[in-house]
Formats: sequence, structure tokens, C-alpha cells
Amino acid sequence: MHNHHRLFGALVLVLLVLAACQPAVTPTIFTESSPIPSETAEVTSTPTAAGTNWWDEAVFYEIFVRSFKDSDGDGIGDFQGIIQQLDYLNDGDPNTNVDLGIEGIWLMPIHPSPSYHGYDVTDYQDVNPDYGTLEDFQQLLEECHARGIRVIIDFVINHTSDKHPWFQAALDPTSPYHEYYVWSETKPQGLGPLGQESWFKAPNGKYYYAVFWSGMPDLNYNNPKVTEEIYAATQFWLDQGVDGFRVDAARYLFEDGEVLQDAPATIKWYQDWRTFYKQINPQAFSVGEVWTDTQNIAKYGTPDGLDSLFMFDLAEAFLNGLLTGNAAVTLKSYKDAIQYFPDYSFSTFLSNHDQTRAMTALNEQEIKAKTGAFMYLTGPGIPFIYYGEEIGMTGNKPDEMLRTPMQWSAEANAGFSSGTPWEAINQGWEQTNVAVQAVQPDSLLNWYKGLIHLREANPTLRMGSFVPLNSNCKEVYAVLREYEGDTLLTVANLSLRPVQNCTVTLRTSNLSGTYQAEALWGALLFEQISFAADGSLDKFMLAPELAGGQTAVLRLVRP
Ligand SMILES: [Ca+2]
Ligand SMILES: [Ca+2]
Ligand SMILES: [Ca+2]
Repeated sequence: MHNHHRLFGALVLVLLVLAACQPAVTPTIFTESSPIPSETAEVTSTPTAAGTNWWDEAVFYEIFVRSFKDSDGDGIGDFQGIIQQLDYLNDGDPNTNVDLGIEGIWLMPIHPSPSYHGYDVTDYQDVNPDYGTLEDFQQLLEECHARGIRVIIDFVINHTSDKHPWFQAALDPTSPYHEYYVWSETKPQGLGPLGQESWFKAPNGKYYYAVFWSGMPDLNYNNPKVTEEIYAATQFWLDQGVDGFRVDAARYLFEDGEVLQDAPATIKWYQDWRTFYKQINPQAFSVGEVWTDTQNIAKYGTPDGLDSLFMFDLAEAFLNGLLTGNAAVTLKSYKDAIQYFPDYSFSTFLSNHDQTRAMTALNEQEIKAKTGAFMYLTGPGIPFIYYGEEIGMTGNKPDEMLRTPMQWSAEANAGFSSGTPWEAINQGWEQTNVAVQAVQPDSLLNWYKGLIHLREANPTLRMGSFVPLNSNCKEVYAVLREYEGDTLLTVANLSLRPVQNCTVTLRTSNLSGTYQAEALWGALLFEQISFAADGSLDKFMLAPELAGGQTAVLRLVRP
């Protein structure tokens, strides 16, 4: 059923490449003193058809296999290593909350590849021998499923490695594989969509198209054979038991003249692919990396397209709201996501393997990391945690520094490996690690655990309507959530400083009369709240003072 040839062994080439296939995006950095006008952020939104799929209820965790846990001392993380640490993610017992409560794992590329990161595949139907065998992978799937964890794998289908046998064969113009790639007899003028060289001379004298890097030639999706190959790989992994795919560089499949991203044929391709994989497994899930603005991303979404898409604008807005201490920044971006994805099928995150780690972006201010986690773990969307974010691992470019080994303990090599880690452990691991934080009640790790279990216990946080409140304090993030008669109010002070006499105002809502408040998270800010008959709220005092970074989730109940 599957072969075990190891064409491209364990040689790890540490290359200065645009590793994870994305343009370098310079985030807009604000400070708390930047004058950003607070905008009127009032919207009444009720999700449509949300909460009908397993992924609507899951919190995902993104794992770079090479850096998570090494089981055999070769310094490289592997499938057996992940199996050893699964109880950390989810112990399979809903009655305990010592685990994180993760219900979905995104594995970064697991296929054979000449690079350390794996985003240049040499075989779509096998696993990287650095990480184990296909049997090891099968065992990982079984152990995950036994704990209620679904597993999706990175699917890197825009391009292959230039070491892929298809590309090697394609160098011969008479080979049927020649048409698997995009060729030109002469070098086309101009730069690619990422503003860089994208045509490269092959040994055969012709030029091939590679949007990211010469080592990653683009596949030719105008050739139906390529789609057949990718469908075969889709079938193969669903047959293995994976629960879905994270689609890498999703907007680049087709080139159509000058149109090198978001070509209509690309969007259509995913609609057809969806039909294909849903026939194999109606519960299979796809989430796409379409790194652009929310409106543009929406072209790829449900009901006909990919099941979910990552919200890059919102990720930046979480961080910028925290850096500026201005809630309107974040609330506006959240409203955009909901506007374009009214079924809440979008995926949220603070940072991923291509971006400055959240803790570093937030200037290593733990309070802000906690408030960031609070916003996306109590809000709509499908949350994705990048491994190590929950303990505040730091990291900045180059890419390898965003992907250093997981810091498990203060033991040798941070408990990652008994051998020499493939990449040095990041600084500060003696203090920043799972073992240390597990026993500190107020640690970032326990904050994440608490929020994930709060989300799990309260469907309103996942599926409820999203109604931002206006505040006289620009720092106050306050959102009403309603679902099936349950009403929650989430509140956060995005600033490091305390704020006084903050009120909230609402033009209209479904609520009227007086409600008693109960604290589900944080302190009880007030005892009672009264809405007018038309559902409005006029300058209601939240609390005399909110401490820097203070957060709360209150349930509003009829007395
Ligand atoms: Ca290993
Ligand atoms: Ca548990
Ligand atoms: Ca392409």
C-alpha cells in the first residue's frame, strides 16, 4: 500500500530560503501613545449555521515536528516524541483539567523533504524518515483519536522540491513530467507577485516558474495530471486516517497571464477539491493559508470552498490592539471577519511559524500575552495556538529562530532531547518551560489551560453572537455574547495601566430589564446591570477601576 524507499535521507540542508513560502510582511507597530481615534464599534451579529462541525468546538495546536519532542536522541523531534507528550495536550479525560484541552493538531509538513522545514516536498505519499515511519505516524493518529484530538497535516501543493522525482524527470522536455511544471523558452520580464525573481534557468536551458524560491518550482495546475496527483495524495492521507489539511500558500495555484495570485481558476480548484474530499470523508476539514486582507480571503470560504481560513488581519489587530492599548483596533478587525464569515468559519491566532512570536511582538510583556490569549480564546472563530506560545516562548526572524525546540523543563536541552538538538534551545529556557509554569498558579501556561477549559465549558464563547460595546475608555474591550438564552459579557483592559470610571454604551440589543452578574472568569465587576426596554445601555459603569490587563467573563442572568 505504501512504499518505504528513502530516496532523500536525513540530510538537513540549512538554507537561507524564504522558508515557509510567504512574503516578509512588516507589521505595523504602534505604541500605547499613538493617537488612534476610537471608532464607534457597534454591531449586532448572530452567527448563521455555526457549531455544526467538530472543528467549531476545537482549539487547535500547531506543531513543528522537528522541534516538539525527540524520542530517540538524534536531536530531531519525531512522531514518537509527540506521542510521549500527548497527555500535555489532552489526557483524554474530560474530568481533568491538568491538560491544555487541545482537540485539534496541525502538523507542519511531515513529508520527505531536503529542507529542515519541509515546505519543499519530494514525496506526497510518505513521511519524512527524520520523523519516523508510516507505522509511527499511524500510531500517532490512533493515540490522538483515542484522546479526542483530530489531526490535520500541512498540504504543500503549490510547488514541490526541485529534488522531487517529478521535477528531475521534467528537466527532459520529452518526459510526460515536463508539463507538471511551468516553463518558458526565454526569461519572462518582471518580478513575481512577491516582488522577487520568480523565473529560474534550469539545466535544460529553459526557465521555470517558482514563486517563492528556485528550490520550490511551482506545479502546473493547467495540466490535469497534476490535479490527479494531488487528489491521489488527498485520498492517501484520508485513508491513513488524517482528519484534514492545512493548505499552504493556497492563493498561488494557478498563473493566468498577469494574474499570479487569487486567480479565479485557483478558487474554483478548491471548490472541486472540497467536493472530492467530502466524498471520501464528509467530516474532513480544510483550513487555508491565504495571506491577504479579510475581504480577499473570503473568496475562498464556505459554503463551497475551504472549510476555514486563517485571519491574518485579525492576528495583526490582536497584537496592535494590545500594543496601542486601543480596543477599537481589534474590534473593527473582528467585525470584518464576522462580516465576511457570518458562520464563524474563520480561524484565529496570534502568530504562526512565519511570524515573530507573539511574546516577542508584545515586547515580552506577559500581561499583554495573557490579554491576547483572552481575546482569541473567548471570541468567535477556531483558535490555533502555535506551539510554545502558551509558555511565552520568544523568537524573531530568521525563520529558524521562530521554530526552536519546545521548552519542556529545566533539564538538559530543556527536556527536548537527550542528544544535541538540531537547533539551539532559545535563551531563557531555564525559566520559561512547561515544568516550571505547570506549578505556578498564575503562569501563562495555566492561563491558557484555564481559558481553553472555559471555552470548552461555555458554547456561548464559541458560537454566541458578537456585540461590541462602546466605552469612554479606549482601552476597554467589552463584548456581549449570546447563545441559546445564555448571555456572557467579556471584558479586558488592553492597557498595562489601570483605567478608571469606564462606562459602556449600547444602542440596541436583545436584552431588556435587570440582570444579575456572575463571574465565570476574573473578578465580579458589578452586581447588576439594567438594559432599557429597547435593549440599549447608556454609560453603564463597568467598575470604578480596571487594573492593567484585567480580564473578566461575566454571565448575565435574570434574578
Ligand atoms: Ca528523533
Ligand atoms: Ca482532561
Ligand atoms: Ca502556482
